[in-house]
Amino acid sequence: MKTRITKLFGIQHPIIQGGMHYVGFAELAAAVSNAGGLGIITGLTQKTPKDLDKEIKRCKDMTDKPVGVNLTFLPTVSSPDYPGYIKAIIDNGITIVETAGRNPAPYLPYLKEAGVKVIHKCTSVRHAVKAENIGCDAVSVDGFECGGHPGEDDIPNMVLLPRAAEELTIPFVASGGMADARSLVAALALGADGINMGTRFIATKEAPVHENVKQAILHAGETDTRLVMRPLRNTERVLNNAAAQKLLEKEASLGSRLKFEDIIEEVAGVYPRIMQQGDMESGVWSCGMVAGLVHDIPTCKELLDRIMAEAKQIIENRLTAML
Ligand code: FMN
Repeated sequence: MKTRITKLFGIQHPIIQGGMHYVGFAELAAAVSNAGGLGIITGLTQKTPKDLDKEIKRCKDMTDKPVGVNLTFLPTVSSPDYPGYIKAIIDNGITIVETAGRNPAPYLPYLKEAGVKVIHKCTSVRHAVKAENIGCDAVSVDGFECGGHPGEDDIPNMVLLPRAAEELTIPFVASGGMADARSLVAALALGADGINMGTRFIATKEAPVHENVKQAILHAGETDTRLVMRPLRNTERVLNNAAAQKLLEKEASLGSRLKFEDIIEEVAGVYPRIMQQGDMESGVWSCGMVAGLVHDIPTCKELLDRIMAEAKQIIENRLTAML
């Protein structure tokens, strides 16, 4: 299958693995890229630019296919060393960066000058248009279904994707709720040039997370996620667990008086405990509604091969037969 996204990134299949905190290590990124998709290392999971430098080198030892790095621009006061991370990216010859969070404009000139292609993740059409206007090469349009931060507009992909198609000239991938061949074909029909998956890629053999995390996704249904931190306008879709319930109780009781400090126990620094130690109730962690569509733990290659084979069948058999 050839789309504007496969051409832009030089990949075989129009399938991207989105950056994921404490999931997007070298092992997963390499496995996705070796399977013909685009694997992405999560920049900020590496504590320093030097750590990112090592992680990219580790990944390059595992694949000679294109690999990207995610840079999430956080709404924090004490900013991470973004120039240092960007230097590690450029020095290692990485040519694809997925940006997310705040407007990437301040850092775009450095990336563009080094010939890096930038795909910015957006949860609204207006942000996607802005990304196009400031010079991003592509966007990842993240619908309300998505795991992680869906923004505050709550527009699901059935409306968000065709609206993005109406406004954008640059290519875009559909993100949020994507799991299989049906998702891919639907996304293409709605105007996207490929898909970006998060949650689905956690439940793969190569994802370097504790088995408990994979089992939690396998056993979760589409009704098992919750939105937390909405009162702080930093909404996150997480898997329902004891920590999510505790956090939601605090939100209900404190109302507009809620501050980030009130929920530190549930959100701050919890990812290593969950993703690496498998302590599943110890905090909240991002997970998409798409967990309801995850029924197995394949290798990345099995997953991508299946998606592409079944997509062909849907297009050639199911859809063509309807004409
Ligand atoms: N997106 C980022 O841009 N930066 C992150 O650090 C990040 N961490 C994530 C951690 C987890 C556990 C999950 C599930 C998602 C995370 N995301 C992050 C969002 C994903 O890259 C992707 O956009 C999202 O998962 C798509 O929705 P889906 O889960 O329905 O596939």
